Amino acid sequence: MITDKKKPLTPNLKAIERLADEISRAKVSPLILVHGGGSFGHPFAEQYEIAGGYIDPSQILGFSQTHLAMTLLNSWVMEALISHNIPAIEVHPSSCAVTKAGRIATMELKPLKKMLKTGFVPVLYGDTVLDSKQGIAILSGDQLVSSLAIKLGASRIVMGADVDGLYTSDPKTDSSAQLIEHVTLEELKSLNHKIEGSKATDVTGGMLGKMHEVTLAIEQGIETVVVNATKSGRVYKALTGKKVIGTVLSGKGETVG
Ligand code: IP8
Repeated sequence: MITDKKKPLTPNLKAIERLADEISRAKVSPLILVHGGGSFGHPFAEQYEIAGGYIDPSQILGFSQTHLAMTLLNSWVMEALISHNIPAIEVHPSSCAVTKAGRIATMELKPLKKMLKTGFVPVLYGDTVLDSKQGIAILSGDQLVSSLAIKLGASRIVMGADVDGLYTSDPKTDSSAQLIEHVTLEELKSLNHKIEGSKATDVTGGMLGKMHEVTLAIEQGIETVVVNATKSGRVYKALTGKKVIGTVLSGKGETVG
């Protein structure tokens, strides 16, 4: 929702500014931010078939172009965060992570940990990465979120989406769809096959991809809240632990917030 998914290379500056303001007001520390590719990374990633791995030399320049597009989007985000007095510092996944068949195999976390200790807010994003099995791959922001949350022992994950949370069916096409306020791990596992992938260009799978990744963190006891980041104040409320319209996903039956 920080880009216009229908128009390539188009940031949604109003949304980026508003979210920077909400994040700044929430004053969460320590905090790591991760954003996705939207209409910056995904069209290039699809054009050059990066996610499927290396098959043709022309993909090398395509890899660079996809990464460049992501750094352009990241720059808009960084500018908004820093202008709202958030001590944000970008961490480029392509420079510190290597995947194996699309899954993070190694990731250098020392600088990131040091940044957190010093009071910075590291900002990562879905990126092109080198892959030990298939040469090249796309590492989604969603995989980064759950992997970092698990490795760094996060207490909570807040996921911003363009819908209010998880629904009984796709709210964009089914008006009888109902928001699910709380989902346990068992329910999530059985829901996983029903959740829709993204309709827009999204090589890493929209809401389905998000839930698939986040299941791993929830299994480790990390509570996750999905809120509608297009609606003003929801991210702020979720970050500050206030009651908010959204879906809480946790390992056990109880709700928080
Ligand atoms: O939007 C994918 O990140 P995501 C980034 O978090 C690229 O899946 C480069 C397509």
